[in-house]
Amino acid sequence: LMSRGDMGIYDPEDIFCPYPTSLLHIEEVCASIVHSHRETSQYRVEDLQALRWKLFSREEIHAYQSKSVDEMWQHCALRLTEAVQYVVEFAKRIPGFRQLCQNDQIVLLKSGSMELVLVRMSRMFNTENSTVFFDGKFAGKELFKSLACNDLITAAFDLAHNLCALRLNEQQVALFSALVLINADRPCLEERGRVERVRKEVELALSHTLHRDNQEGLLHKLYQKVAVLKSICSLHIEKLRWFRQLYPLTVHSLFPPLYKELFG
Ligand code: CLR
Repeated sequence: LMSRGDMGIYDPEDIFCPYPTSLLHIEEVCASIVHSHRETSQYRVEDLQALRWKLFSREEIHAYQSKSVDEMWQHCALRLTEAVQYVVEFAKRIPGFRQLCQNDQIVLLKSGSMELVLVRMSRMFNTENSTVFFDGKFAGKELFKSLACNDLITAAFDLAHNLCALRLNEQQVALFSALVLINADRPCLEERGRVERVRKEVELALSHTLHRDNQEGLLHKLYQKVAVLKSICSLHIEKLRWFRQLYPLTVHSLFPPLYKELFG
């Protein structure tokens, strides 16, 4: 069978091309993922750096803590959904993602979008005082008290702290995000082989960047974080089930449709 590779036609858009992956191609995949991350990152790290002094006051923290469980969940679900919208936009711009069948795109987003939000949380985290940029200012975990899920909040803050300790640059965050999303082990994928092929390219792109940056040691540390991400996401789903049992109508009529579609 005559492939386009034999004819010497190189199409960088076609990630299913049959010829061996070239370095040039991997560099293009890298650049494209980094660009997509930058375009969909919601906040730039430089801008956040400048806002580090903006902390919630005692009174403001008290106001959040005085909200009912119901109200605070609704508020956080809204903020979370906004963050997820940017993640969905990022996913769509990963080379090869849009070429997957719709079922598989949805499967990957259902299982990966919260994981990506958590990866992104580390960009918004200040390790000096363990606060995260939320609702326009930096908030410690005590602000989320009225959600009544301290284990989830503690796990998310700990992960943000541990990811920050790796001191990833924006390129590394971008490629790690793509790696987390393009996971061929997710249940219910229809065309696992195609997901595997996209995955391979993302893996090559990540190891290529780490090699270039002389930080190959990071690869193994990043793979370790994948399991932690997964456990926090199951905790999130578990908490949502608990909340839904208590306040079915809030979830039904007041939660964003995208939130319900992905996690409900
Ligand atoms: C992630 C990075 C985004 C901005 C952003 C918005 C909302 C934040 C989220 C970040 C991190 C996780 C977060 C979330 C709001 C609530 C959620 C702090 C910073 C915590 C973990 C609670 C989740 C559970 C509720 C749905 C009950 O660019």
